Amino acid sequence: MNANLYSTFEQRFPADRGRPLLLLGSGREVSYAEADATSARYAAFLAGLGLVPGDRVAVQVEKSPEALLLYLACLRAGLVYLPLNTAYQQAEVGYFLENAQPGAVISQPRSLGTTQAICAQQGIRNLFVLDEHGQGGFLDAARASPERFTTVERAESDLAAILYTSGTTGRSKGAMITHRNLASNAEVLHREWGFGPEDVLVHMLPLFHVHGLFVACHCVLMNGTAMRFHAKFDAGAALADLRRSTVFMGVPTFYTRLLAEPGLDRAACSRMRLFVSGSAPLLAETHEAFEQRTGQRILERYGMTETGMLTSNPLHGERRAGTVGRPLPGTDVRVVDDAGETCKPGAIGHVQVRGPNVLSGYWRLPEKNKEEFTADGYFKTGDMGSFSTDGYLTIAGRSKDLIISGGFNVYPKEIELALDELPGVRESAVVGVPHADFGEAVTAVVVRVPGDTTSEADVIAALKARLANFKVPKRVHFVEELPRNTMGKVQKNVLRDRYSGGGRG
Ligand code: MCA
Ligand code: AMP
Repeated sequence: MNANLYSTFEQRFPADRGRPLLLLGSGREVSYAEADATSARYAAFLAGLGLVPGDRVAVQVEKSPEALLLYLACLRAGLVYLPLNTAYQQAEVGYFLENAQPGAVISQPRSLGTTQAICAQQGIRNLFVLDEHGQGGFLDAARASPERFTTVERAESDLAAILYTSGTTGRSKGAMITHRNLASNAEVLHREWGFGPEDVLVHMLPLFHVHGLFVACHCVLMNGTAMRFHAKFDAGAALADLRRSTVFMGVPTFYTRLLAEPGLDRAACSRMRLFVSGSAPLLAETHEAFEQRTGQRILERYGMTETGMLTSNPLHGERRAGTVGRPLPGTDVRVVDDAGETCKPGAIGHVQVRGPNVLSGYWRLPEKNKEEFTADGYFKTGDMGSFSTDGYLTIAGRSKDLIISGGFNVYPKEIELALDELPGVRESAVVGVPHADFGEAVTAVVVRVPGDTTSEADVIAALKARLANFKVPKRVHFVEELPRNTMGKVQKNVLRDRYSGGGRG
């Protein structure tokens, strides 16, 4: 059986392929017919370069219709799509390319110089540019390729994508995501969230992470309907689009920013049937404020890059604020104590998951695969949570040292390593503190080398040159020494308490 995800989508395309997949602000539309023809052309072009199924294609480009069609092209050609956050800098990109050894790289113009150098070093011959307008060398080169391509047959276990997630050790790991992982999650979400022929989704999430690329786009592609496709989140534009759409998906920051719009009211949302939130905890107060203003109860769900979506509040039934709902059909979610025993309802333990949506392992890291899975095949999420007696999961915190800022993950270890390399820094600790806009803000606490006069601005400027901007601390505090427990371990909770409040945005 052909398990290529694109073939699954194709079976669900509308009978009239002239109907739109993408509705753009400019008035331009991309129909299903155009999406099919253009993704065929890109697939033919990539195959013509000599790339064969299983080869990786690394893509660091701004959001555009062409970027989405390039993803579909990779699926069709059996190539493994490797999206990279456009904020990643040279060192970050260098690591991913060296690790994944892609057969082709598609770059945004502003990274071309540095990416060119990395490709030369890594012996990667195929490097093309695609800009935020969907123009560039990639399009020019692919222009003459045929608009017909027979989608390559794939087995369920074949890789569709590799998504890098940073780790608590500071090194990123490539999560290997198969066609089955994606198809199973797409089918479940499409059904559970009740998509139908009248749906129009407002798409404002980035395309390089699971939420925007898989959760949102796959629901639409499984539905054969349209999405209003924006380059990025903009509260004013969202408000205008909600009046003529039915579904919206976002991270909590989207909702707090929408709430700051005076025009957000019941009338603005009268056609809307579903607001979904995820990627970071949605505060119960945001949930309640949104309902008061719009009459809509946000549906919160929970997932991970490695697993896709795991739990969801119900479409019909109680959407309980502060919880992430019940396990999705087909996914086993359990909460266990340190000894691995299942916790009773109400007791907080480690969240572990199993199902067709869970990753097949980490790219070229067999030892990580052993560490991250239990003997009976459950994946350890690193989240702590508890079940209610009626099966709703509440995420209570994380056992992994992770900050989620505006829906982007930041692993403190990676920032601490970068800080410790700065000449004036003796040691450092990085924590997340509450932030009104981003939920959590990255905050650094630094012990300087004696006599050194490095300032907060110096540290921020130095890190901006090396790290993606969302990882750069919003504040840097200098201390004489870091608080440690009797084991010598930095007491991050002490730092978190000390600097909470001072970092509010
Ligand atoms: C931008 N900045 C940030 C962030 N985004 N800083 C911290 N955290 C961020 N998330 C920086 C900018 O570089 C800039 O810095 C300053 O903050 C202000 O930028 P601003 O214009 O306000 O930002 P923006 O362009 O409006 O972006 C904010 C955003 C964006 C719209 C909330 O971050 C976003 O789209 N987030 C969505 C993330 C997402 O898709 N996550 C899903 C991951 P400076 O001025 O110094 O340059 S998938 C996932 O987690 C799992 C699977 C799941 O469950 O979904
Ligand atoms: P990522 O590695 O970017 O996929 O981020 C996954 C992590 O985001 C999870 O392990 C959780 O810690 C967090 N997360 C995602 N959705 C939610 C949610 N609704 N509530 C709380 N945390 C969430």
